Amino acid sequence: DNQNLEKLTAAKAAIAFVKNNDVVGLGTGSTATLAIKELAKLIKDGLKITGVPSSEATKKLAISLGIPLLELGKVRSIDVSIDGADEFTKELNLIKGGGGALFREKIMASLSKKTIIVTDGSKLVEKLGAFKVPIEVNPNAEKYVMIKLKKLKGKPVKRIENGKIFITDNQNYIFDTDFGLIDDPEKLAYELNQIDGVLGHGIFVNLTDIIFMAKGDYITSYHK
Ligand code: DER
Repeated sequence: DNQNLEKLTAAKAAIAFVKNNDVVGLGTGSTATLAIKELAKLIKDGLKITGVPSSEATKKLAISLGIPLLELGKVRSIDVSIDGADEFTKELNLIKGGGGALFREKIMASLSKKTIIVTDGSKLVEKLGAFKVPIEVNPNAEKYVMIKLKKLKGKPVKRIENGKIFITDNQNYIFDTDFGLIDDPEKLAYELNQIDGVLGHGIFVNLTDIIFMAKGDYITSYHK
């Protein structure tokens, strides 16, 4: 379908940035998956890269495609990362975490010399916040963090998937939290980072170098 074609177009644009012998951060989600599959084709044609997966799901996919891997916790630098987003602004601020992988995705982006985000035409927004902010919470802090998020005028909802409480790769909960439209993402990101029990959240500021958004037959790039 059209959206899938847009995702593939964006994925192919990002792959062009991968060079021989790169350490490549492998994102999570349907668009990143398309980029990983394109990467696997280039590896079959002789490209030498080492992948660093941002989730157990991506690790499994990469293994199935024969991509050599390094563990995220063992790398000190990544040359280029390719990942998706749930929302983004022209200021290159993102909301991520729709797939629940936001903690490792943020570590991957933080380690990357170049972070490329790939999306279909539906992710560009004027202001972040229509997509609820995913917040990763240690179960021992569940009620405490609920209180703190409500004090920040958030409306936290523990994520349920297929009728079961969603548990992340790091054995935590996700609270999808509605803060309404977010005027100052950097300020909210800072406030969320102060809450003990929060392992991570999906507001990504100052972590993205290029965003490729494909809409119909066109691709638009946003960069600093
Ligand atoms: O969970 C994530 O952060 C994913 O990257 C998500 O934000 C994008 O997933 P999609 O490419 O399937 O829309």
